[in-house]
Amino acid sequence: MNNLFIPQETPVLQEVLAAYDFPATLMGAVRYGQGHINDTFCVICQPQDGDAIRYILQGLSSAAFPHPEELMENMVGITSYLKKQIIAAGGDPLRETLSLVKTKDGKDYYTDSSNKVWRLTNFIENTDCYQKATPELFEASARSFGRFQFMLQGYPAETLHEPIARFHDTENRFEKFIAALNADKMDRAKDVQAEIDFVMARKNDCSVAMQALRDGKLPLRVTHNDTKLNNILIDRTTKEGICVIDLDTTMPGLSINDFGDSIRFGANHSAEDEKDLTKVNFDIELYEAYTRGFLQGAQGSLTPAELEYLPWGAKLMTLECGIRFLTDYLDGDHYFRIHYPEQNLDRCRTQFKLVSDMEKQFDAMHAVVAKYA
Ligand code: ADP
Ligand code: GN1
Ligand code: MG
Repeated sequence: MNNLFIPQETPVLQEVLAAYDFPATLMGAVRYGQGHINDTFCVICQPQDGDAIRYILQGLSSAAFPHPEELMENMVGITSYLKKQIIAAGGDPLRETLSLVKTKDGKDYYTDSSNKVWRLTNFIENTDCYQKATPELFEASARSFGRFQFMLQGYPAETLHEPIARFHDTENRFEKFIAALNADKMDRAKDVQAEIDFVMARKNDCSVAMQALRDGKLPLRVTHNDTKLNNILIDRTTKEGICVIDLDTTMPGLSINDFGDSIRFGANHSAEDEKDLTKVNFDIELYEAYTRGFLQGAQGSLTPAELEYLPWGAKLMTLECGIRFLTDYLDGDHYFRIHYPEQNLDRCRTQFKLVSDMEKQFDAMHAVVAKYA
C-alpha cells in the first residue's frame, strides 16, 4: 500500500482503502467530481492485462448527514429495489443504478477511526456527467428523473429514514436563515442587505408548497431531492440518462421539488457561482425541454395538482437554495464546500437572479406545463 498515489490532504484514505479487497493492483485515488457535500475520489486498480478498473469512493459529510448509517440503509434499500425493477424491464442493473462494494468484513460501508463513513461503488464507465445543459441532454436528464420517481412509486416510503430533517421545508429554511441573520456570527449581514431584503419580501412564498402539502393537495412520494444535472450519468454512446446518482437525500418528498431543483440548476447557461449576473438568465426553452422530458419519464403518474404546482416547484427550489447559500455565508461556510471566500454569496446571487426571472415569466411557465400535461 505504501507506493499508492493518494491526495496528501486525506491521509485517512490509506486506512479506508485497506478495508476493501480489490481484484487487481491498487494504484491510488484522486479527487473526483464537482459535488459540494461529500468527499469524492476515483480509485484506480490495474490488472496485469486489460484496462484499469475504477471505483468511486466517498466519505460522507458529517456536517450534512448526522446519521450516515441510516442514510446507507436507505441507499441499500433503494438500489436493491431499483435493481429488481431494472432486471424486470430488461435493463442492466450494473449500469442503471449504483452498486455498493462490500468491505472485507461484508459491510456496505466503512467507518474510519475518526467515525467518518465511507462507501465504495462501481464506477459506471462510458458515461459523462455535465455541469451545463444543452436542450437534448437536459431533456434526457428529465426523462431519467421522471422515470426515477415513477419506478419508486411502489417503494414502501415508511421504511425510509429522513437523512436530513426538513430538507426541502422552505418555511423552515426561512426560519434558519433568520436565526443565522440574528446571530450574524461573521459580521457579514451589513454587506448583504440587498439579499436579505430579497428574502424578506418572499417570506409568504416560502409557505406555498408546505401549505399545499398540509392541505392534502400535494401527495408525499419517494423523491430524489437533489436533482441537479450533475447527479445523472449520461451514456456516452446513446446520450440518454443511464443512471441517477447521489441518492443521499432520497426520501419522502414532493415531486414538484424534484422538477424544480433540476430547473434551478439547469435551465440557464451560467455556472451556479457566476459573478457576472448579466450572464445568468432563466431560459424558458430549456424549461420547456425539461418539462417535456420529466412528464414523459413520469408516465402520467403526476396528479392535476402536482402539474399545477410545477412552476412553483421551480421558483421555490431556486429561492430555497439561494436562502441556503446565504445562510451558510452568514454562518461562516460550514455546509457547502467553497473554493474561494465569497463563493456562497456568489451562488446565492445567481439563485436570486433566476428567481426574479421566473417571477417575470410565471404565466409562460404555467402555459408550458399545460402544453405537455
Ligand atoms: P456529491 O454529493 O458530493 O455531489 P456525488 O455522489 O454526486 O457527490 O458524486 C460526485 C461526482 O462523482 C458526480 O457528479 C459524478 O461525476 C461522479 N460519480 C459519482 N458516482 C459515480 C459512479 N458510480 N460512476 C461514475 N461517476 C460517478
Ligand atoms: C448540494 O451534493 P450536491 O453537490 O449534489 C446539496 C443540494 C443543493 C446543491 C446546490 C445534501 O448538492 O441540496 O441543492 O448542493 N446537497 C445536500 O448545488 O445538501
Ligand atoms: Mg452530486
